[in-house]
Amino acid sequence: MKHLVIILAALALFPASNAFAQHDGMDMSGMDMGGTSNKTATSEGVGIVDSVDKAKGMVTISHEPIASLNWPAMTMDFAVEDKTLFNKLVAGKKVKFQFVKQGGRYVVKAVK
Ligand SMILES: [Cu+2]
Repeated sequence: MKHLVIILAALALFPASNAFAQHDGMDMSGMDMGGTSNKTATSEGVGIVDSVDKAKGMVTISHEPIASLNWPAMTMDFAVEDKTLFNKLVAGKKVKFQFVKQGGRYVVKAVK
């Protein structure tokens, strides 16, 4: 009987965790493929700022498709090293931003 409860619990949790795993897998596998040939290339995206974490130097952006990287529209985190960019990275705002891949993460370099 205990086993049945565990299985039911696992089934209940599975759809949610699977959705997250697929989203991450889609994001990262698609992104990594494009980055191998030219790691320092600057890409440009347009999106809405979902949230900012100034202390961690992170911003979450729901960006539109980025054709140059073959990315679909998605919500994802970017690193922000230049803290002055947080003047323009404001939650709810639509921004045009430039970013580069650095050490397996994507770093925002400029915001318009
Ligand atoms: Cu993305």
